[in-house]
Amino acid sequence: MLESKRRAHPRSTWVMRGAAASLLLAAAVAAVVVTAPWQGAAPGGAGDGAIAPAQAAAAPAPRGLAEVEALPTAPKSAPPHVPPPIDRKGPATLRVDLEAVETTMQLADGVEYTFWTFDGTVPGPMIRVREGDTVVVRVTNRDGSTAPHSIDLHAVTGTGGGAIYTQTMAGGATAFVFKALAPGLYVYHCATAPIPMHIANGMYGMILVEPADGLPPVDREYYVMQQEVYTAAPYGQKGLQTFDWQALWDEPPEYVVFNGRVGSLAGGSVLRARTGETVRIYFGVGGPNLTSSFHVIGEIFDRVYMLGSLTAPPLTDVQTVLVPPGGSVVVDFAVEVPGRYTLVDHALGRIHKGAIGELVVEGPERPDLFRPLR
Ligand SMILES: [Cu+2]
Repeated sequence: MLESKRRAHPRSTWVMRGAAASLLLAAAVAAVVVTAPWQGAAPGGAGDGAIAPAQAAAAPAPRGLAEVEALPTAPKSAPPHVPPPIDRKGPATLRVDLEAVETTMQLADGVEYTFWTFDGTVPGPMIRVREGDTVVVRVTNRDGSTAPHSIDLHAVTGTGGGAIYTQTMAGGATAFVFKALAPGLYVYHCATAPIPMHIANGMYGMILVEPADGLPPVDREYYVMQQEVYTAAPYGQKGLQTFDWQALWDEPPEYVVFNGRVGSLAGGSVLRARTGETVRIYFGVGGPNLTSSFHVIGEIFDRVYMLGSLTAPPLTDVQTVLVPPGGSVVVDFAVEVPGRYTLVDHALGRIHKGAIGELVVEGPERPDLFRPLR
């Protein structure tokens, strides 16, 4: 099926499509890199700075790179972990440093892929700031990278979400500042041409802009994202795999994975909870193409913050949620019954492409809620 669809496009046709797309995107990047950084920097915003009170309280938005180093850093964490809730009562001025790293990692057991990453993980780190914060984003691109990289954060109000100021060559560094105006759970991704390739290679993550009043407390928070990987060779072929342009355009990927690889949430890396606890999953889709029908087998989401909106009232008692590429959802659920709960995209064919993970709940049995009849 996949092969016949690919053959439907004569090679000359897709080469031309590729050339045209490259020209367009190259023009966009060229237009971008001539723009002077720091034009239109956000106005000064001071905060009470619970993270580093002495620094943040007195810190207006920096006027230039020289002032950035002294800023306190926003908390960030590698998947599936989430930085702790923010207990500050006011806004702060913070710095987020992200490094573009191209690195070969496991895509599945025995299968390797050269991922393009933020900070060496797929997805990139989860960043946590507060509504009203002034955030300086610094992007460095590790020396030796084969491509320029950048960032577009959907939490940004401003052209390209920051991409116009962060096209960063190998060995280089860029920065911009934005004001986190709207609370929500937002995807970020590399926005260097060809953008879908950079996303499919692993350059995406999420930033949580907490509402000023915070979120309802839960016992455990996890960070999970879905993406496709478009390899030339079929699913499961051992060794180092190569990216396939035609597959990206046609869209049926060989791999659909949570947190960057088959089995990222299995074995010794499962998500864990105990009965009686509440669990929150910050779930997003890097894509670049497929919408997820996110579902946890054996559970019902008590609260669903659809599309990552934290200001609309959450839906209650939901089985499966649609999450578009470049979109997110926050789901809360209590775990009452011990057992193994499976995270899936309920487009279930994708289980066989890797989209499966596990939450293990330990605790005393609850025969009043769930038991076999013999
Ligand atoms: Cu990139």
